Amino acid sequence: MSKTPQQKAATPEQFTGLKITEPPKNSVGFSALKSASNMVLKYMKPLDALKISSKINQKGGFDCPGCAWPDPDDDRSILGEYCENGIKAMAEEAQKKTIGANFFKKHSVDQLAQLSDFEIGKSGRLAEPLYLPEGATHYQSISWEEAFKKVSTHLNALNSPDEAIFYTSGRTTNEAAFLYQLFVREFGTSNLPDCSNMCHEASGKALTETLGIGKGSVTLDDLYKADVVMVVGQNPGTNHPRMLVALEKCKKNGGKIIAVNPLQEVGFMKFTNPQNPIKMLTGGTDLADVFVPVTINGDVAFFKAILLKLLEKEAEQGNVFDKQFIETHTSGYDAFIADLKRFDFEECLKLSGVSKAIFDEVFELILKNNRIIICWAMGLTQHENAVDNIRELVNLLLLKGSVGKEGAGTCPVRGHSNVQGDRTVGIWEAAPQAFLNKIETKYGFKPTAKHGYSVIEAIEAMYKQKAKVFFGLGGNFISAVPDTNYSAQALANCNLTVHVSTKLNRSHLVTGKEALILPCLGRAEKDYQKTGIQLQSVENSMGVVSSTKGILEPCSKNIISEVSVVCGIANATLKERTKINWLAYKDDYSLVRNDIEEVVDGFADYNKRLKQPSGFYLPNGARIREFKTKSGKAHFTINKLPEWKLKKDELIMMTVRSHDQFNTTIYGLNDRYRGIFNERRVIMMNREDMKERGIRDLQVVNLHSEYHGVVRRANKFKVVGYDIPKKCCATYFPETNVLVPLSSYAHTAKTPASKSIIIKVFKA
Ligand SMILES: Nc1nc2c(c(=O)[nH]1)N[C@H]1C(S)=C(S)[C@@H](COP(=O)(O)OP(=O)(O)OC[C@H]3O[C@@H](n4cnc5c(=O)[nH]c(N)nc54)[C@H](O)[C@@H]3O)O[C@H]1N2
Ligand SMILES: Nc1nc2c(c(=O)[nH]1)N[C@H]1C(S)=C(S)[C@@H](COP(=O)(O)OP(=O)(O)OC[C@H]3O[C@@H](n4cnc5c(=O)[nH]c(N)nc54)[C@H](O)[C@@H]3O)O[C@H]1N2
Ligand SMILES: [Mo]
Repeated sequence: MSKTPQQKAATPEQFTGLKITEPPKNSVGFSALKSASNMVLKYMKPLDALKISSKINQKGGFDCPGCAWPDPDDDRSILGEYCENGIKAMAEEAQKKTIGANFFKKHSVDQLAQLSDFEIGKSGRLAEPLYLPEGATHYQSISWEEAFKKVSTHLNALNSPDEAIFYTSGRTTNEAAFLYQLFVREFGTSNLPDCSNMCHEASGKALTETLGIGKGSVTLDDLYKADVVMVVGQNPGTNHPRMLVALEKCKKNGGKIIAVNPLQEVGFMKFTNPQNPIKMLTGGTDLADVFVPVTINGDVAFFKAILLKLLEKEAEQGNVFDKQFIETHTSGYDAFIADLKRFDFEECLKLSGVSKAIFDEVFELILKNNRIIICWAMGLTQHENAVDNIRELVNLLLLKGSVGKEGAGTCPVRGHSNVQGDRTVGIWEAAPQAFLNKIETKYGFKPTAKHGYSVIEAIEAMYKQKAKVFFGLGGNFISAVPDTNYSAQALANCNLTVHVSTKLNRSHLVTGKEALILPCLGRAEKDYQKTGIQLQSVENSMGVVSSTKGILEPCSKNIISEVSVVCGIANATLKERTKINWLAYKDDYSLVRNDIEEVVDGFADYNKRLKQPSGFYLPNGARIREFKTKSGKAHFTINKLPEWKLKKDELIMMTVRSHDQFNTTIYGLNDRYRGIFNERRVIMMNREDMKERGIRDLQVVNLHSEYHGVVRRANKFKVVGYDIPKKCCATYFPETNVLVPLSSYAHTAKTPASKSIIIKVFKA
């Protein structure tokens, strides 16, 4: 009997041999270099490793596909502007092993689905296009031409273009992303869900509403100059290690750092800069001045407590708020203050789970300083009240006049290396009309104004068979999305699923009736085209656009660039209908950049400015106090305290990344900074909660989440007693995505609430 989509989507319930140690006191340093070099030696060719390490994130090199943290405009370290996890990302991409039709002859889809995600990822780089016919058990070889034809036949057979879904993951460069959305719009739909929907969508929504731009306002230089940097709901030691270098610089300049997080993540505590050999020998810097062990989803309450005390002090002293800024640049102040007064300080503090002593330390820093930056990531965006989380921190910055001046502002730390750029160039299911108008003017067709599906809506549409073709430009949809069982059925309901990928992943195994894998070049590989090796571009977390150019030979002769895939499919699908010469773009990517320059604001002289070694900044109104909201002002907003109550036996669970993974790509089985080794099926629990339930360390448990009467289950996890606030627990994603209800998402932003899942723990 062949496996069900749900069985194929599930991570195997096998243990790999858990070992626990005390979490280390120090991050990065020698152990990080050792861990990265082990990975490189094991999986890469030695010469490639050398080339990579000398060119990564250097001017004129290529952009690390690891994360979206910016590179310093000048002063890049000669030891390499990279981090342990960036190197791991590269080692993963530049694997020696390749897989093609022979590999798939030996292994059926069902067999591959039994492997762990770690094993699937280590199979090797995909080396030729592959096709899974209806009813077949094994993928087989297919030519590029035939593959394009299959896609076009399915797309053109749909009753409406809205029956197709075009997903994007955030590695795609500006050039490929722009062409992709252009094709999708000319084809006739706005169904462009992307990983951003699961990531910083709530930040985009909240920031657009309050400050008129869905991106952060600060530059790296601001971080160096801030008096106070709050890092909320983010684990930079693992996910943005180069950010620690910037925080260290800030501290050296006298800045203070506050970490707000249910877990005392090691990256904050002591940091040894791998780019500074002396420091590596002498011990490193303590980064966080104050650590705030907030309860999961206690952030609105914590910010409200700060706001209330500020208001009290303002009444006493009259010099706490930046009144001139508020008067000149904001609206909604009176209503905001009136609402704030309805809340009680003690109650807010209690809900936040933070002690008065720690609160006082934070409050002193906020009260006395006016150059404040707030950084955040998934700890704030993946809750039902995520948009409120971010609007509330904006309220704080506005009161202090901490927006649009040196050393102050908003810093949503983006995930994928080009997730921000993809949105800038049009990967957006709800693109603004002004952008669509420009497309119409430039290309002579009218893009539909109807909003398309976001990730959650796309899953619902496929489940209900309103959508029949799924196309993924990068990413690993089934492992990234919530509610794995429901979502697996959604994909299985499709007529065709297609993935443009570098490496095998679970999404290739949970297929529609037919499926295609289209293998593409990775960031580090040379992109040979008719006019020579092509350059591409990306935008980092701080709105800097810079170039990236591969340096390694492609891992196979039969893989092509993402740009070529998009052009090939557009050409095959739209044929005489198109108004665009699709094939010209793939020969010369500078033509794509010329088009972007005409359609997207801020890209004047794109090709020329891309030659500047550090790239160029895109315009950012919030940075200069030009708020592009309807009123032209920054807005105070009114936010409720989130309403969720735990029953006696319930816990609130966050799904986090281990130190050895990049999203759904599992580099290894260790979470070194948390002292958890060789196992991913773990649940970190508060020791008192364990005692109350009669659960001991390493006990095997099953997890249930009950939401609106539906019970979802994830079986077999080992319990690790951990320093985490009471009633809170943590597991790794994607193993527990089965527990995240599809209908539990951020209001208005639809980001899955994968950091606040209410669960019960049962002894297995
Ligand atoms: N090496 C590596 N780098 C990566 C990635 C990766 O997987 N591996 N992923 C990339 C991507 S796409 C992204 S989006 C980013 C993700 O970067 P992060 O957001 O740092 O990643 P998470 O592991 O989801 O960590 C969330 C952090 O928020 C905390 N947290 C959870 N819930 C709450 C809460 O309610 N309140 C507060 N205050 N804190 C909370 C958790 O304890 C954890 O420290 O990293 C990017 N960079
Ligand atoms: N429970 C839970 N779920 C989450 C999260 C969470 O914190 N908790 N985080 C969410 C977040 S923030 C994000 S961003 C999403 C991530 O969702 P995705 O972006 O969909 O997932 P990734 O794991 O980053 O995708 C990895 C795959 O991308 C392909 N790939 C890698 N490089 C390239 C390339 O250069 N080109 C192409 N075409 N393909 C490439 C490889 O085949 C690899 O298997 O997951 C979300 N899901
Ligand atoms: Mo992300």
